[in-house]
Amino acid sequence: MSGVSRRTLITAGLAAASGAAGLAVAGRSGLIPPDAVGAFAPGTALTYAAQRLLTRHSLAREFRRDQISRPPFANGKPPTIEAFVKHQAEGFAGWRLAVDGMVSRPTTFSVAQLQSYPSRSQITHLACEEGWSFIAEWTGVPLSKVLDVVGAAPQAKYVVYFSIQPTWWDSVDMADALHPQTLLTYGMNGADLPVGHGGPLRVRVPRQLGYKSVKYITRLTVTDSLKGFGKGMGSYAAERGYSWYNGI
Ligand SMILES: Nc1nc2c(c(=O)[nH]1)N[C@H]1C(S)=C(S)[C@@H](COP(=O)(O)O)O[C@H]1N2
Ligand SMILES: [Mo]
Repeated sequence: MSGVSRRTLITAGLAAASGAAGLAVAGRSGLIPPDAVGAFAPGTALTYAAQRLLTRHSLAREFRRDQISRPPFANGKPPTIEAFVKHQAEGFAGWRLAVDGMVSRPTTFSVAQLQSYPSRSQITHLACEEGWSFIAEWTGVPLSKVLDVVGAAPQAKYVVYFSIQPTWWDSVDMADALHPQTLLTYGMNGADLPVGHGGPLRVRVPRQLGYKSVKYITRLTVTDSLKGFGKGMGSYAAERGYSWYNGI
C-alpha cells in the first residue's frame, strides 16, 4: 500500500465511518472534500478518503481504437456568448490560457504553445451524471507538465479551472491535477477538439464524472485553499448539489 500506513488508513476509515466527530480527524489528515457540509458529509468524506488512500495512483481504463463511439454524443451546444463567438470566428488564434496563483512563473499560453509540449493521447470513457456516456480519443498536454512549466508551489493543494462560460468552474486536488491521465485537451479522435466537446481547450479528468471535464478553459489557478472561490465548495456544480469529488 504505497505511502499509506495501515494506521492512517484505519484512522481515516474509522473517522469517516463515525460521522461528524470523525470528520474532524479526517480533516486533519487532509481527506475532507470542500463540499463536505450538511447531511451527506460523512458519506462524501468516506468516498473521498477511501479513494485517496487506496487508489490515488490507479489509472482510468483505456480502450481500443475500435471501441471509440461513432458518432460521439455531444452534450452541449457551443457557447453563444459574444466573446466565444468572436474567438471561434478567428479560429481561436487569440484564445489564451492564464495560469496564476501559487506559481513562481505566472504564464499566459496560446493553444499553439500548449501544442508545442509533448502530447499524450488516450482513449477513455466520458460518463455524464445523467446516465449517458461515450468513448473518445483525447489528445492534449498533461496538466502536470503545465504545472511544471509555471513552477507550481509544493504546498499547493488544488488547481481551480475556469471556463469562458462564467458558471463553469471547478477544481481538483493535486492527486488528480498531477495524475498522468489528467490532460488539457485540444484534440479529439485525431482532429481538433470540436467546439461541441469543449474546443479549443478542455480539461479532461477521466477518473471523475463528465462534469469535472470543463470545456472552454481560459484560466487555471493554483491554490492551497478553496475558501476564496465562490462559496468555498470547490466548484459551481458543488454549490448546486453535485458532489465535488465523484471518482469512478
Ligand atoms: N464549459 C462547460 N463545460 C462542461 C459542460 C458545460 O455545459 N459547459 N457540461 C459538463 C457535463 S455535465 C458533461 S457530462 C460533459 C459533457 O461532455 P461532452 O459535451 O463532450 O459530451 O461536459 C462537462 N463540461
Ligand atoms: Mo453531465
